[in-house]
Amino acid sequence: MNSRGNGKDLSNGDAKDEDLERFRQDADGQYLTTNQGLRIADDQNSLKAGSRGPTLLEDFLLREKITHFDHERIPERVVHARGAAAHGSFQVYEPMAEYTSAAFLQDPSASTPVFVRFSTVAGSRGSADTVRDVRGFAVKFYTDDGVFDLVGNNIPVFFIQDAIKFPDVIHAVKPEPHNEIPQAASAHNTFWDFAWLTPESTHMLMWVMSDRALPRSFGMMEGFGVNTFRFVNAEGRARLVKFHWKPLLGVHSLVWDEAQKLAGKDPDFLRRDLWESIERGDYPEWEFAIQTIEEADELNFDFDPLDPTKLWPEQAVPVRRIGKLTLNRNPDNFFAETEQVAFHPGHVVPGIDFSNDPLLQGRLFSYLDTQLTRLGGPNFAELPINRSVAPVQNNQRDGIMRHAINRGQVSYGPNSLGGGCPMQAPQNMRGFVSYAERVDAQKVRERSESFGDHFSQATLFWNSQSDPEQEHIVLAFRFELGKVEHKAIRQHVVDLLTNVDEELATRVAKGIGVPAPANGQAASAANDRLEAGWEQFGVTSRPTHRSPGEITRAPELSMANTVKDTVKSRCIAVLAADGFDGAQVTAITKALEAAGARAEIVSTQLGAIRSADGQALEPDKTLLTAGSIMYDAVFVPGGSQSVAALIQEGDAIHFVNEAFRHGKAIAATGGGVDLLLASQAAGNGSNGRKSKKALSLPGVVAEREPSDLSDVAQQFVEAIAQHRSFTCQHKERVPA
Ligand code: HDD
Repeated sequence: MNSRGNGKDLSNGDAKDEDLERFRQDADGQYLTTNQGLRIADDQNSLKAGSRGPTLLEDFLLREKITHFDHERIPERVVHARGAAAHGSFQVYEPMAEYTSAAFLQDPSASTPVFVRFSTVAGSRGSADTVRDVRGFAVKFYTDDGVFDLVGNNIPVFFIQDAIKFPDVIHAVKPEPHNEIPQAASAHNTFWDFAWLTPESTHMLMWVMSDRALPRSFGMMEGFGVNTFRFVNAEGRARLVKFHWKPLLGVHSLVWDEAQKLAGKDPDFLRRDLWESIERGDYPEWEFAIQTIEEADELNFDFDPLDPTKLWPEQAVPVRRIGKLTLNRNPDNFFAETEQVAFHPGHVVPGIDFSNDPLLQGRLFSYLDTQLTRLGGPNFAELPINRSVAPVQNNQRDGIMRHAINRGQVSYGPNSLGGGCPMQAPQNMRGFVSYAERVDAQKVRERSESFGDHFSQATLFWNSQSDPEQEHIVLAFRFELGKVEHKAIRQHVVDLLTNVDEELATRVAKGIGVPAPANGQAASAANDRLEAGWEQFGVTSRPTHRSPGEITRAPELSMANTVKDTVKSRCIAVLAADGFDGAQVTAITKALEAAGARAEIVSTQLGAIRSADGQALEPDKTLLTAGSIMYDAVFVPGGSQSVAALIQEGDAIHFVNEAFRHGKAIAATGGGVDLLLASQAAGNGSNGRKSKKALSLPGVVAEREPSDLSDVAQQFVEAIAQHRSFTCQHKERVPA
């Protein structure tokens, strides 16, 4: 631990950490001063004419303090306003010289400092972490060649193909302008009105309606660069490249009911999880991966690699894992670091260049532009968190809040008076040279015909989901469209979905009061309606073809196929009151901790509770301050007095019911089994009564007479590692 109380030792030679050290301030042992360094004798009372008299204008101490306070806020980001961030490092596995000359991707022994910010897109800074939304995944690499920003999302595709539509999609999803309702939600009229009139958004809609939009943890989500970039090697050979982040904990999500409740009970759920994981030393890790396409093959796929509404299926374009990212240090100050960090997809380094993806091309304008308003002027790159660790030297001068004191009379180039400095760097000195792509074209406002397949990959995504994932998608569409007041819009979205999959459209239609597509003629009737609407409202980006290709299922698109062999960083609630079985609690919590998880005791009140054999334990939370939604699993130990007390608590019964309904692992030992039987988590046995058999449900480990607690613990750990179990129909009948 260093003096700032977080997990990382400063002596590790992290260049960015050392750079930031110059700006850090600690108040330990210091006297209070004004911003001019004047020591303040009284900071509790303003200067008044008599102790009961008026405050004097002369009071410069009052004025300085209040003035600073009045100006403490800056405009929040127009999108991605709510975020949380952490420092860390990146290391490549092996030299990537064949693909790119990027220096930070060559030396496996070198570590590149990074700062990573996760965010939601639509909500304001004070909105909840767990809303249904895309998550931003922005990585700033402080490389020796300057800053490289990989400004991505946790979903590999985007709503629109051309950046000129970005203000429209954001206006549609943000709170409606007349009444600023709803906050941080896509479930409203304008978003779905935009959606049906933007058929290219269909693929992304499928992702956003899936549980991918409800991550369990930032450390359990994938990241994607989304746009296609270019790798250029030292010989000048270029390939198209897509970037991925693969979480070592696997990709896991909350369920919708849980996410909504968390937005009230713990709106900071994800940022807290990130912060606490790092403080504990449970560092989140991702593998950096790439997909590359040879330039000569650019036109040989069923999709256009420049189209940001398409992913590159891994069967068609293999993913290669090339390095590892570890987040190991929390920021010292949220505003100075997380709020003031400024990302920009145009921050590249030699070896990485842009493709002609029209969404990326527009982004290259937007990010620098937005920082000028948000951070007040052109000198935001001088803010400590944004500063490159590579030296910065140029002829840019002045502007609001300039920090650098550039010496000398020369601020232009070429110059002779400054000896020609700063000099342009030739390519062999790692000067950036744009890839000399040949462009021979007419200026047009057009969408490429090759971007016209709006549905095939939406169908691929749907077909690749497990049954529970499909069910969650259907329910998400029903929820969102259920909030849309205009029946015509609901109908049009179902018409869009008919193009994805008729069964999907039928299941969605059933819940939202519009006719299900009729067998056989469904697609043509739906498309006739859509075409008429698109014509009426001037939609030019229509679907022009379908190229389903040979890949009908892509395993990587389903979270059912993700990593399920670890419980690292998971948190398990132990429901216990006075008289709990001490041996059971010790055995199970020790086993959980040994497996990398942690347990929290949730009791009826705070203050020490005692086991039946007199062992004292301090509860972490109470049934009032905690809910099952804050945990990954529940353990109910025996101890007749403890169980009897819990059975009397509606909140304890609810805790179990809710965990069960959300598919979480539940373990009970000894008399703890009675709490399960008192809840609705236990099904009815064949004789209609609740019996031991009624507890042999997926994800439930119940042992009334456990002969071997380590075996129970083992089964419980395995069940938690599965993340959720949704196979049991009975779950749907349990109230939560
Ligand atoms: Fe963007 C912020 C990701 C399209 C314009 N974007 C922003 C952030 C992320 C993304 C993660 C937050 C960065 C942070 O933490 O500070 N944006 C994406 C992805 C896109 C995308 C993955 C599709 C591939 N964005 C996009 C387009 C435009 C913008 C098409 C405009 C033409 N994005 C912005 C912005 C923001 C931003 C307005 C707001 C705050 C900021 O830049 O710094 O410039």
